[in-house]
Amino acid sequence: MTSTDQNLLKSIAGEFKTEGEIISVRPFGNGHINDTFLIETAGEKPNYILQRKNHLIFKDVPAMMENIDRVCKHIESKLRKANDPLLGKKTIRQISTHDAKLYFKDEKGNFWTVMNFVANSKSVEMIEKPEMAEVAGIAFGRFQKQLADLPGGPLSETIKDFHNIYFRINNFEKAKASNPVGRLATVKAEVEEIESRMEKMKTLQKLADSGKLPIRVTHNDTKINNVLFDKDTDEILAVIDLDTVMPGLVHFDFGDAMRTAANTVEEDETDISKVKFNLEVFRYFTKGFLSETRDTLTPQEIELLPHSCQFMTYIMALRFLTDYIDGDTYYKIKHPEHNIERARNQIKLVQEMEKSEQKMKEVVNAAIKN
Ligand code: ADP
Ligand code: GN1
Ligand code: MG
Repeated sequence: MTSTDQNLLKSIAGEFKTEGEIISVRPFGNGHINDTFLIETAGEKPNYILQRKNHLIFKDVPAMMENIDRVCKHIESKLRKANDPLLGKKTIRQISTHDAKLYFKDEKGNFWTVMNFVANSKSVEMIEKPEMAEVAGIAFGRFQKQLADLPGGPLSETIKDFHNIYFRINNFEKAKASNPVGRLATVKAEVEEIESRMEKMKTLQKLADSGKLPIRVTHNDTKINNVLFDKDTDEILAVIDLDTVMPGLVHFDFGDAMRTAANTVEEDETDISKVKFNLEVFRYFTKGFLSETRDTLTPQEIELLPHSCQFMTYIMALRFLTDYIDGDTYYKIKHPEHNIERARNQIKLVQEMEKSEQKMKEVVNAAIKN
């Protein structure tokens, strides 16, 4: 990073009501959507996370920040009511600007936000041991439970139809029809894998559309790197990346967590023979998740939990493939083949999950009985 960048970032950070002298602002984390920076301050003062929110993807950043602020405050009030001894370590909150806004808009139209950095925390790209999956399951299950009584009406839909399979299929069809960078002919096998499963993958949306599945407040991006573990104890401190918290199905959160945590490799591993579904991680996560949610979920929601893992992996494969055909307009990529590599990896994971389907059902049934 050049010193001009550094100065610019420092001056943007200076728009917010942070404590202490800002020493440096440097790139941080591994997100595919926003630009994230760590703000380091002098001495014992807290550090912060600065983000440039992707306003091409999140069309109404002010509404999104309002959502996030409501969610953070509600969770903090729940921790307070429960007399959580780790309240101070677990709380995440948005820091406002000097003129009391939740974002700073620069002259180029970029939206910047700041939140407190959760001290002594780590995020992981891959689960390090199955026990970490159980605490992650508790954290995501509890997150939904905590938000079940969020006051103030429904949250804004920050990305319309985010996990609506019909919307994603429509984008895929459009990409194929326009084939803007001539890649379609090179991805025939992947297109076939996607198309052969399309009907089955409409199941959740059909049930939601006919009112048979409850709409809850869900996170919608429960990738395992979106929880913060305590560096020393591996306890969960916070669920982060709240940009997509909005109305959704329980399956979006359960499925996406398993798509990432129960993959034996990262989502862009190119040696797809290494992509396997880790049933032990699934068992631990299911146990943790259901320990928090079993009393509120309907029998049909529970029955569809195994399917949700295939669904969320499939929808990511579809989105990565669509973005590849489209010429990489959505996800951050590190090289030109990145999106197709991700798509292949996710297709392989869907196949692995299909092989484990029966066992996954047995795990869910056993967890419910316990
Ligand atoms: P993106 O939407 O691009 O994925 P995230 O909000 O997930 O962005 O942030 C990217 C990474 O930054 C996270 O995976 C995590 O490692 C780190 N991070 C984000 N917020 C915090 C925070 N409040 N405290 C500590 N680390 C954080
Ligand atoms: C994006 O921002 P990040 O990296 O946590 C994406 C998710 C995908 C994920 C795939 C807003 O999540 O939907 O599951 O990449 N977020 C958005 O890795 O599109
Ligand atoms: Mg993230």
